Amino acid sequence: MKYYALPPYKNKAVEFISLISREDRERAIKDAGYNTFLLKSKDVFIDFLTDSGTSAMSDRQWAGIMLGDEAYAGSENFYHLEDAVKDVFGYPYLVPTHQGRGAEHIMAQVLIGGRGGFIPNNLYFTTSRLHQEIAGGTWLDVSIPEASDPKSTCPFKGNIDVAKLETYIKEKGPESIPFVRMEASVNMAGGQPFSMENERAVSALCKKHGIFLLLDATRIVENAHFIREREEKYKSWSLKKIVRMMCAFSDGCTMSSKKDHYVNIGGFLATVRKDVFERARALVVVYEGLHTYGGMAGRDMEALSIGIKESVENEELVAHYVGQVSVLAKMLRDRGIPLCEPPGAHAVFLDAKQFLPHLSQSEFPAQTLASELYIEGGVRTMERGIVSGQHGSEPYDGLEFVRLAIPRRVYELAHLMYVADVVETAWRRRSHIRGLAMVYEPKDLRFFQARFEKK
Ligand code: PLI
Repeated sequence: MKYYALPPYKNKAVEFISLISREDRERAIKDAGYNTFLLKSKDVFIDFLTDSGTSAMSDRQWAGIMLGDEAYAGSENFYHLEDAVKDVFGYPYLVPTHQGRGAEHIMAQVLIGGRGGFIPNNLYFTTSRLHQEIAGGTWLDVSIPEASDPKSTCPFKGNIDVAKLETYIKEKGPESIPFVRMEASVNMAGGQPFSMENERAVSALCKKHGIFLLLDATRIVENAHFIREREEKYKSWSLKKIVRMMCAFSDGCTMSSKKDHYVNIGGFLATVRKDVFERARALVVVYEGLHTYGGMAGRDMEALSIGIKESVENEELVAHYVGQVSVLAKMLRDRGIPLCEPPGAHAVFLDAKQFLPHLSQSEFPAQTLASELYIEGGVRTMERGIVSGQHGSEPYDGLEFVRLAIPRRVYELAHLMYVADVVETAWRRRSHIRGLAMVYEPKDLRFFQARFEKK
């Protein structure tokens, strides 16, 4: 593969960035408690913290912003959004929310609602799991073992272990399972897809036992792209047709539109179940806003409905984006840097356990590496290891990744080359890198605000 993925767009507006001195970077990360979430954005040169809400909108989306109908009720933009969701995902019922976790909150309250129960998931996502627990549920892992093995090149690490799911259903009883959550392009495993064959099997099992199958559709188009590349049967299908089929196997979805839909804010839940919709619609007015805006401005809903269509209709955008991820992965692999393989949907994941083998997990290798990449070249990344993964006092012996998430339609090849050089420079001095000690730990979602000191 060549070192480029050709963008199917050109720039119309640009935002200036600059690299502050190494001395200033050392001071900034120390002041931020060695937590990249606590850095000021003005001190960051290349921002690979997240692909969430960081996309560049298209000229059409910006034009849509001018068409905002900011009426409190019945905004025209809501009906455009409803049409886009029906057309692309096929769900008849839509509840808009300000972003993905708003939808997760409401879905968990509707489906669990304090009644308890067990929720099987293909691995976890931080906010999804917490909302399941806040609603009184218990998270269960039904991911396949390959999902937790960075060296496994399994093409569908996002698959659910169907036998394990079946065992749980038998053990706990279907009435104790409010829903099964299946995430597209599993974020915490490295952006890894599930196969259509696997979703079909999971769906059949859920139907047999009357269990609601909830799709986390946040990165569905990249998952659809991988299905087309890796499952023979779908080679000639359009992305839109694959996405429709993925949704058709489920009873509903939660969506953070801040990823695939190229918007800076927005999300929704959607379903085929009228009863679920009616309960969700009653709750959205309590927590988000009226059911025809759900926390978004009219203009945001317009940009979102245009983005939903762009996400499936301009297929070259998806190929280019996933191509950027694999180009960055190739540059790093060629330099001998340990990665999660194969590269996934939205980010390259460095394997911090192999990068810094002299650090024990209690010295936070991924947190350490993320702070070192910032010091090295002003590159902001995110810890996805024990700080994000450990919950309360439960033991954790899982993945220890640093995520380099690429915002959509924002950075160019030269930026990727620069990032690869920065990682390589840190790699060369890795044996001199010291670990961290946690000095402040918030109760929930500790990775956002925890603080560290150099050991
Ligand atoms: O950040 P939100 O509230 O719009 O969405 C929450 C959310 C739900 N599911 C998945 C798979 C996500 O990746 C997700 C948010 N992800 C973030 C913020 C990320 O940096 O990956």
